[in-house]
Amino acid sequence: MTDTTSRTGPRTAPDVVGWPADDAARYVREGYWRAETLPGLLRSWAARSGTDVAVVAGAERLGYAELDARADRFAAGVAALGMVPGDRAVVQLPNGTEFVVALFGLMRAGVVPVLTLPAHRRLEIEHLTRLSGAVAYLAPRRHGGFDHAALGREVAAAVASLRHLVLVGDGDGTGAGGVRESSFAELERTPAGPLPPEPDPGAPAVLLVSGGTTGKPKLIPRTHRDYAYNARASAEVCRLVRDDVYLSCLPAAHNFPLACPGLLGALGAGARVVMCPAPGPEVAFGLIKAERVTVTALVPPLVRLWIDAAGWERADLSSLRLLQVGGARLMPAVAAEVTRALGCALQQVFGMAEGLLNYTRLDDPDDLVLTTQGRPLSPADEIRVVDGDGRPVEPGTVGELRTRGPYTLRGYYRAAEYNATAFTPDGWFCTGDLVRVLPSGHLVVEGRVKEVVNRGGENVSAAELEEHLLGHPAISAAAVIGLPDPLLGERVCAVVTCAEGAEAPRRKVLGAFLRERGLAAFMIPDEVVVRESLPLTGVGKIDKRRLADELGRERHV
Ligand code: OOB
Repeated sequence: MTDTTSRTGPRTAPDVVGWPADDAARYVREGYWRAETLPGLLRSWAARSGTDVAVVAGAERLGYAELDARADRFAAGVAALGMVPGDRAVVQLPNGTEFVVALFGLMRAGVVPVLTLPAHRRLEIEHLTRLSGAVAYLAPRRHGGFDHAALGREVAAAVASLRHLVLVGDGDGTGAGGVRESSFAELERTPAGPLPPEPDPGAPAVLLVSGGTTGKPKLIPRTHRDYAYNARASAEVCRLVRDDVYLSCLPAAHNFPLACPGLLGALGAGARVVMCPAPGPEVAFGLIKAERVTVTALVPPLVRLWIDAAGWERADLSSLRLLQVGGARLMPAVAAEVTRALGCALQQVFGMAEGLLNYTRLDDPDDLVLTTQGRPLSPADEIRVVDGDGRPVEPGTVGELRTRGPYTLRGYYRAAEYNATAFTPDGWFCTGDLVRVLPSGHLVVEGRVKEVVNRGGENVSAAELEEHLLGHPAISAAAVIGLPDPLLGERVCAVVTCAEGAEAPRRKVLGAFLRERGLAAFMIPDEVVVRESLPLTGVGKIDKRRLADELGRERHV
């Protein structure tokens, strides 16, 4: 069994790199990959759970059969616009029923959704539209004060492949200059018509956006069968059952809330998914209470907010049994507060849109749950930790994580040149993450290869220094970045925010604090910048790239 490598136009390199035939055959033989597609799975979920509620968003409560029917009509609408199997469509929809309908409807029409985040702007949307050659852009007309319709028109003027804007919400405009505007609701009113044949289970189901905070985002093809396995195995690890209620706080287009186990894992288990329009405690706590939410997922900066809010708001979080935390390093001190403050179990998740997922298990001892980022999801995940020359390190020492497996990509979409550096010739994905592996098989994330500041030849680990900075009572968030320096090559800059009511610590005071903790002189920040807040990525991680750009700009004016 080989994988589809689709081609369009005069390209010489394939768009998608498949798994070698012998690995693919093994994944099928061993039951990781099944002959299933995501839209086909929705059909069988609807047959199983027909009248059960699948998705809750605002006042809408969508049953499984209803979702299936809406996906059919949307698929018919997409086909009626002239989109054909193999086309790509950029999806930028906030957490709501439209996201779910568009996701399954597009896939049912054979169109591959490019899943962008609501926070993406012109730079990302134009880049991802061009890279994917998308024919359509699906978005709300306006959202959070931002005019997505105008953005769509701008991108259409710049990228020739883009012919359709499909917009949610009232408004008018039929498009100009070769781009056609359609209303999402109207598309959904199309009577269900004949559908194209089900896609190949080995073909890309979705294109995810890479989460790396350096460089331009890349696209990650996830096939039907690899993503179905990803969601199913994740649901098993989280013991999701029909009675569970999953709250999608993070933007649903991100891999974590989408398939780890997220929306897809919850629907597969026959559970209910509640779409949360914003991840802050103000909105989320009310939904947890009203919908009796049992499981949700957050990034670390939000965990802090939730813990603080649970202290002063009289929140009823009694239904919550599991909080998954991942996406960035969770400080052990914060991890230790979760169960006490929120009254639920914690699960650490170290994952990536590229594939590999690590979870602490629900029956792991507390110390592993608090201090590690979990162990690989699948028995078929292969893990290697290597030094700068690509040689395996001694067990238990820090090195770069490389991986292969049944749900880890073998190449980014249309990125032959980059793929040559991000993958070894025998298919290992070089994650860029620095980890160490404990005897139990659990991984501890120690930072990123590129987040080591080279200060005149001394290596300063940003993650390590950030952890020490957060040990200071006046500091509530910290990001360490390297700034160009004429003498040192790079100097260490710590950008921090102050804890509420605390006075900003001066550099000297911080230096003394860090030396007292036993840090070497070269680890002491050369510069400390105090900010009101730190910029965040679309999913809510600290955005170091933007921070570095901002600091760079400030210094050149
Ligand atoms: C998740 O996916 P992405 O693609 O947005 O980001 C992946 C990167 C990883 O390579 C790693 O550098 C970092 O985010 N990361 C973590 C982490 N989880 C992810 N770093 C430290 N500790 C963790 N627990 O972020 C993602 C995808 C699926 C599930 C969970 C997170």
